[in-house]
Amino acid sequence: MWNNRVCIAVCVCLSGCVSYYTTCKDGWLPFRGSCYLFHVEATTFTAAEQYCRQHENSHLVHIDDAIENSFLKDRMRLLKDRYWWIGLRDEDIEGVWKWFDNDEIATFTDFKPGDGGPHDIEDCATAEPGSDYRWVDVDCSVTVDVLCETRGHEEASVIG
Ligand SMILES: [Ca+2]
Ligand SMILES: [Ca+2]
Repeated sequence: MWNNRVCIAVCVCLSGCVSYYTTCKDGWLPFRGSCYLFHVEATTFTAAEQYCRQHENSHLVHIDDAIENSFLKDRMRLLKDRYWWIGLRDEDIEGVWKWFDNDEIATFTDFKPGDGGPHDIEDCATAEPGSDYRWVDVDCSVTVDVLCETRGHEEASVIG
Protein backbone atom coordinates (compact mmCIF):
# COMPACT_ATOMS: atom_id res chain seq x y z
CA MET A 1 0.00 0.00 0.00
CA TRP A 2 2.76 2.40 1.01
CA ASN A 3 4.79 1.41 -2.07
CA ASN A 4 1.86 2.29 -4.29
CA ARG A 5 1.65 5.75 -2.78
CA VAL A 6 5.35 6.35 -3.30
CA CYS A 7 5.05 5.25 -6.91
CA ILE A 8 2.20 7.65 -7.58
CA ALA A 9 4.17 10.55 -6.12
CA VAL A 10 7.18 9.70 -8.28
CA CYS A 11 5.09 9.40 -11.42
CA VAL A 12 3.41 12.75 -10.88
CA CYS A 13 6.80 14.34 -10.35
CA LEU A 14 8.21 12.73 -13.49
CA SER A 15 5.56 14.22 -15.72
CA GLY A 16 5.82 17.61 -13.99
CA CYS A 17 9.51 17.96 -13.36
CA VAL A 18 11.23 16.54 -16.41
CA SER A 19 10.97 17.92 -19.89
CA TYR A 20 11.99 16.02 -22.99
CA TYR A 21 13.54 17.41 -26.12
CA THR A 22 14.45 15.81 -29.41
CA THR A 23 17.85 15.83 -31.05
CA CYS A 24 18.50 14.94 -34.70
CA LYS A 25 21.37 14.47 -37.11
CA ASP A 26 22.61 17.56 -38.97
CA GLY A 27 20.17 18.69 -41.63
CA TRP A 28 17.17 17.04 -39.93
CA LEU A 29 14.51 19.07 -38.20
CA PRO A 30 13.43 17.98 -34.70
CA PHE A 31 9.84 18.11 -33.48
CA ARG A 32 8.01 16.17 -30.77
CA GLY A 33 10.18 13.05 -30.84
CA SER A 34 10.67 12.90 -34.61
CA CYS A 35 13.25 14.17 -37.09
CA TYR A 36 12.27 15.40 -40.56
CA LEU A 37 14.27 15.74 -43.76
CA PHE A 38 12.97 17.96 -46.58
CA HIS A 39 14.83 16.65 -49.62
CA VAL A 40 14.41 18.65 -52.83
CA GLU A 41 14.61 16.20 -55.74
CA ALA A 42 11.89 15.27 -58.23
CA THR A 43 11.17 11.67 -57.22
CA THR A 44 8.40 9.07 -57.68
CA PHE A 45 6.60 7.79 -54.57
CA THR A 46 8.45 4.45 -54.54
CA ALA A 47 11.85 6.04 -55.12
CA ALA A 48 11.08 8.62 -52.43
CA GLU A 49 10.33 5.90 -49.87
CA GLN A 50 13.56 4.17 -50.90
CA TYR A 51 15.49 7.42 -50.45
CA CYS A 52 14.11 7.74 -46.92
CA ARG A 53 15.01 4.12 -46.03
CA GLN A 54 18.58 4.83 -47.11
CA HIS A 55 18.77 7.91 -44.90
CA GLU A 56 18.58 7.23 -41.16
CA ASN A 57 16.27 4.30 -41.93
CA SER A 58 13.47 6.84 -42.16
CA HIS A 59 10.19 6.58 -44.06
CA LEU A 60 7.98 9.00 -45.95
CA VAL A 61 6.37 11.28 -43.40
CA HIS A 62 3.49 9.87 -41.30
CA ILE A 63 1.34 12.77 -40.12
CA ASP A 64 -0.53 11.76 -36.99
CA ASP A 65 -2.43 14.87 -36.07
CA ALA A 66 -3.13 18.56 -36.68
CA ILE A 67 -0.16 19.67 -34.56
CA GLU A 68 2.36 17.72 -36.62
CA ASN A 69 0.58 18.79 -39.82
CA SER A 70 0.73 22.44 -38.87
CA PHE A 71 4.43 22.24 -37.94
CA LEU A 72 5.24 20.70 -41.32
CA LYS A 73 3.14 23.22 -43.23
CA ASP A 74 5.05 26.10 -41.62
CA ARG A 75 8.25 24.61 -42.97
CA MET A 76 6.76 23.96 -46.41
CA ARG A 77 5.67 27.60 -46.64
CA LEU A 78 9.28 28.68 -46.07
CA LEU A 79 10.50 26.34 -48.82
CA LYS A 80 7.91 27.79 -51.22
CA ASP A 81 5.94 26.34 -54.12
CA ARG A 82 6.98 22.72 -53.86
CA TYR A 83 4.92 19.57 -53.72
CA TRP A 84 6.00 17.04 -51.06
CA TRP A 85 5.27 13.33 -50.88
CA ILE A 86 3.61 12.18 -47.72
CA GLY A 87 3.61 8.47 -46.89
CA LEU A 88 -0.07 7.90 -47.63
CA ARG A 89 -1.64 5.61 -50.25
CA ASP A 90 -5.04 4.16 -51.13
CA GLU A 91 -3.74 1.39 -53.33
CA ASP A 92 -5.60 -1.51 -51.62
CA ILE A 93 -9.09 -0.03 -51.36
CA GLU A 94 -10.02 3.15 -53.25
CA GLY A 95 -10.58 6.05 -50.86
CA VAL A 96 -9.20 4.15 -47.82
CA TRP A 97 -5.92 5.87 -47.08
CA LYS A 98 -3.20 3.97 -45.25
CA TRP A 99 0.14 5.12 -43.90
CA PHE A 100 2.94 3.39 -45.75
CA ASP A 101 5.24 2.89 -42.74
CA ASN A 102 2.86 0.80 -40.61
CA ASP A 103 -0.15 0.09 -42.86
CA GLU A 104 -2.52 1.91 -40.46
CA ILE A 105 -5.68 3.51 -41.82
CA ALA A 106 -5.30 7.28 -41.47
CA THR A 107 -7.46 8.77 -38.71
CA PHE A 108 -6.29 12.35 -39.29
CA THR A 109 -6.28 13.60 -42.90
CA ASP A 110 -6.13 17.03 -44.52
CA PHE A 111 -7.31 16.46 -48.09
CA LYS A 112 -8.31 19.41 -50.19
CA PRO A 113 -12.08 19.36 -50.86
CA GLY A 114 -12.69 17.07 -53.85
CA ASP A 115 -9.50 15.08 -53.28
CA GLY A 116 -8.90 11.81 -51.42
CA GLY A 117 -11.95 10.13 -52.93
CA PRO A 118 -12.12 7.06 -55.19
CA HIS A 119 -9.83 8.09 -58.05
CA ASP A 120 -8.34 4.82 -59.19
CA ILE A 121 -5.27 6.10 -61.00
CA GLU A 122 -4.38 8.47 -58.16
CA ASP A 123 -3.24 6.35 -55.24
CA CYS A 124 -0.56 8.50 -53.60
CA ALA A 125 -0.85 11.74 -51.64
CA THR A 126 1.18 14.93 -51.79
CA ALA A 127 0.97 18.27 -50.03
CA GLU A 128 0.00 20.90 -52.61
CA PRO A 129 1.42 24.45 -52.50
CA GLY A 130 -1.59 25.96 -54.30
CA SER A 131 -3.94 24.94 -51.49
CA ASP A 132 -1.59 25.95 -48.66
CA TYR A 133 -0.28 22.39 -48.46
CA ARG A 134 -3.53 20.55 -48.08
CA TRP A 135 -3.29 17.02 -49.47
CA VAL A 136 -4.19 15.93 -52.98
CA ASP A 137 -4.22 12.44 -54.50
CA VAL A 138 -2.02 12.01 -57.55
CA ASP A 139 -0.58 9.30 -59.77
CA CYS A 140 2.24 7.62 -57.77
CA SER A 141 4.59 7.90 -60.76
CA VAL A 142 4.63 11.70 -60.85
CA THR A 143 7.81 13.21 -59.42
CA VAL A 144 7.81 15.63 -56.50
CA ASP A 145 10.07 16.39 -53.53
CA VAL A 146 10.69 14.03 -50.62
CA LEU A 147 9.72 14.47 -46.97
CA CYS A 148 11.19 11.82 -44.64
CA GLU A 149 10.54 11.19 -40.95
CA THR A 150 12.43 9.11 -38.44
CA ARG A 151 12.44 8.74 -34.67
CA GLY A 152 14.62 11.33 -32.94
CA HIS A 153 16.90 10.88 -29.97
CA GLU A 154 14.98 11.90 -26.85
CA GLU A 155 16.85 13.66 -24.10
CA ALA A 156 15.44 14.48 -20.72
CA SER A 157 16.23 17.60 -18.77
CA VAL A 158 15.14 18.08 -15.19
CA ILE A 159 13.47 21.38 -14.43
CA GLY A 160 13.95 23.13 -11.10
CA1 LIG B 1 4.81 11.51 -37.53
CA1 LIG C 1 -6.97 6.42 -55.34
